[in-house]
Amino acid sequence: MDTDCLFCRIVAGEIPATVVHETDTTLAFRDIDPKAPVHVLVIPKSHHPDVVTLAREDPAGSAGLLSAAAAVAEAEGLLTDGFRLLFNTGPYAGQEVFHVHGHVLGGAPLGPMLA
Ligand code: DGP
Repeated sequence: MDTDCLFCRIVAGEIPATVVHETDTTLAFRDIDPKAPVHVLVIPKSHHPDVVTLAREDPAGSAGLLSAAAAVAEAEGLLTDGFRLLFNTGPYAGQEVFHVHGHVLGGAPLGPMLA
């Protein structure tokens, strides 16, 4: 755990979050500032700053994170109409929290990715 990391502190229960899914290695909770009717963040419990680092350091953890995102999408009823799974990576992409997180977005048409 990185004590300076917001999402590590959510994993530790130090900061409240609306948890919608949990495994031994992952946690999923609702985004504090939702950009779609469903907006859930899916994270590994272990600290990795971004998805590239996670993929390099923990391939099994990467697979577990994708499985958790799929489970969230199914539980939130997003599989029929579709959804977006997004990993902002680095400052040019607007990543603000440097603990890897996938955004699961859905519940309405989202429009084109790049406008
Ligand atoms: P990104 O820009 O990809 O790093 O997205 C960070 C997301 O984290 C952003 O959509 C807002 C969300 N967020 C920031 N602080 C909190 C928090 O304390 N709780 C929750 N649930 N979400 C947060």
